[in-house]
Amino acid sequence: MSAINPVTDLSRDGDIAVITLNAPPVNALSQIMREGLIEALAGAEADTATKATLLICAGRTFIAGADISEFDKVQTGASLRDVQNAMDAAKKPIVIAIHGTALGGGLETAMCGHYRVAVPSAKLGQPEVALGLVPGAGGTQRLPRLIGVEKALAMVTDGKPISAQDGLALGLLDALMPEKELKEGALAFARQLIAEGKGPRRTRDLNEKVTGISPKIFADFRAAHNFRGFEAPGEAIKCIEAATTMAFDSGLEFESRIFLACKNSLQSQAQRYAFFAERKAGKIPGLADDTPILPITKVGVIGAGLMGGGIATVFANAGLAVTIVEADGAALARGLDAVRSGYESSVKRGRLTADEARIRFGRLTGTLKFEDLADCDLIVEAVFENMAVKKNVFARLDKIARSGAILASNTSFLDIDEIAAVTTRPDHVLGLHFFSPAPVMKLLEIVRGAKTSNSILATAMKLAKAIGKVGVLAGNAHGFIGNRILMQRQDAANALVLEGASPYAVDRVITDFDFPMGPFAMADLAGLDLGWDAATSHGESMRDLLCEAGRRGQKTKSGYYDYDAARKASPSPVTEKIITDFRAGKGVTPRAIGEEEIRERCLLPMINEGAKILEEGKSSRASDIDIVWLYGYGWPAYRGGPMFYADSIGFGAVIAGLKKYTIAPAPLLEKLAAANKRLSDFA
Ligand code: 3H9
Repeated sequence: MSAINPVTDLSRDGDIAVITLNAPPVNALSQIMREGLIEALAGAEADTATKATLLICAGRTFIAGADISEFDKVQTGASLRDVQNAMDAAKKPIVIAIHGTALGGGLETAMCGHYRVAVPSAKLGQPEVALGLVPGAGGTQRLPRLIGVEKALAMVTDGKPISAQDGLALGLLDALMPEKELKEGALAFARQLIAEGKGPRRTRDLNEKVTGISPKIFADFRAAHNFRGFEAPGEAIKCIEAATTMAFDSGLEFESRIFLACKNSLQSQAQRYAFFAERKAGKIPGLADDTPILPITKVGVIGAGLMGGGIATVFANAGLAVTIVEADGAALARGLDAVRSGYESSVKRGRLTADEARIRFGRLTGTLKFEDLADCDLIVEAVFENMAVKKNVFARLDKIARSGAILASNTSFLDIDEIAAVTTRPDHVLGLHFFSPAPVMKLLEIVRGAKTSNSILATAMKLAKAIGKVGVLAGNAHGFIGNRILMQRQDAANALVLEGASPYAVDRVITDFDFPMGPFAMADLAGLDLGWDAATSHGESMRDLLCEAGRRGQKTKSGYYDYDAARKASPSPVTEKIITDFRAGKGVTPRAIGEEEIRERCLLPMINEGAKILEEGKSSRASDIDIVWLYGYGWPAYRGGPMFYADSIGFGAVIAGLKKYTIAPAPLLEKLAAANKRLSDFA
């Protein structure tokens, strides 16, 4: 093998030139790789001893896309277009061999090859929309030429990869090779081409699937999809449409212009920031790479309620044996039934085979005996949110859990140190705060107590990834990161309603910002009586009054909203009257409150609280706070999270806005503003 550069090799296997790319971990198409590829392609073309060229990647994957980290730098040297021009101009057929993932620019490069083979486990996708982009290296022009317009529209707008089997059926691949024999299979495939005298087959020349396409297809597709505020999917549709109305090169130019505009958009900057923020969140500052990780194969969950059942499902889905403990048989049966029906509905929706559902459910064992948790490696407590109850559980746990077991609380607000203090092993205690519904929500707040050991934290972070969650380290503070910030928004929303805004107007401003739900709809969903006590309730808040009137949220079909049988919400005259009377009782004369005030008063205190969390060291970096809000609370991805949003509107606007509403800005905000730094970079 002869090295062209550190990531590109060119060698010969009989009469086939073999180009091998090797840039761990994901073979991103960086500048050095583009340059290597151009040189290797030229070498392969010039080699009179070869008749075809094979492009293959070493390591765990084919090219997973353009190198996103280069997007904010000035591009120098060869572009991906230069690489593709060289491939299009090749006189010998180029065979692409795919394993792992061929994503974004990776798939676009593969489509520029003349033939494509893959192993069955390979995945093929154009995930650019997740980065606020459209495919920018010919994807929108070549993909419909290979798989047709309708499937291409789906792939570029939802960003989800397809399987190799689907790729083969759709015409994106020419053949599948045995899992461990990709190279041998691809070489044989290339030799077959040579034997049959087949030359290059350029995707750009395959016009059949993009000819005579009715504009109605695009109109229908747009009408059937709601991309909320996300701009990239709509732009990607335009590019695919261009493939059906323009000659190939004009279509490429059109796509390039749109790609560039997207790349420079705030939306894409936010989504690219979030991509790297998510990966950064997994790295705990100050923890050595060789921090010991404890093996976790058996998990205990205490409490089979909504949260406990959901958490148990998460672990069972990840292949772990789970024991669920409940205090009484009826509650246990109810909890296990709920888990079973969750699996049944996954089967009905086609997300799981009946067999897989059975296997997963079979990993759960219900018990009424605490002692059955004795051999668990990790025990997660998900009982009633009350300190006395939790302390009691941990004191009991401490007596029965094996030495070395990790004891976790799923508390969403309470002091982890106080809980840990009732055990003889506070170094093995931490918070694992799952979000509801646990099997769906990606966030896991990993709460570090004062004595939690590094090894326990490193294990929890690794576990988060293994169970498909994004783990974020949070310090021990009331509400940790997410709920602490949420409280600020809820307080502001309540104050706005007291002063005259309707809860529906507040919710609308928040959903117009593109949160999936406003604070009052969210409160109805969670249940207004969560943490409410009928015995001590004296109508001191709107919530008290609603609960006292039996309006407890969605579950009672009434709360801030009225709900019909299909749980569709509508504003409630009853709630409006309760609010009007409440204001009168407080002596408040309601005033008209505009959307801007609602937005600023709900969002700016969240930014301020985030800054305080950073000042107090309760979060290691601002981007972690953004990840919490992106994955735990539905902050719209294209706005990057509250810290990124602060940067996008500027410190001036944040600080002036806070002062306008007589809220003292966190000193960190003023400090960073004075130093001309960005909040989202703070670490
Ligand atoms: C594109 O292609 C545009 C073109 O259409 C047009 C161009 C002109 N670049 O996720 P992991 C890093 S846009 C740079 O933990 P996994 C990642 O940051 C791109 N770096 O692994 C991490 O670094 P670190 C379209 C990248 O096994 C390390 O690799 N492609 C890139 O869980 C490991 O990543 C995509 O959007 C990249 N493209 O998942 C695919 N990708 O170790 C984006 C990864 O320092 N990538 N890194 O933290 C992915 O979806 C996942 O990384 C993948 C592997 C599924 C591939």
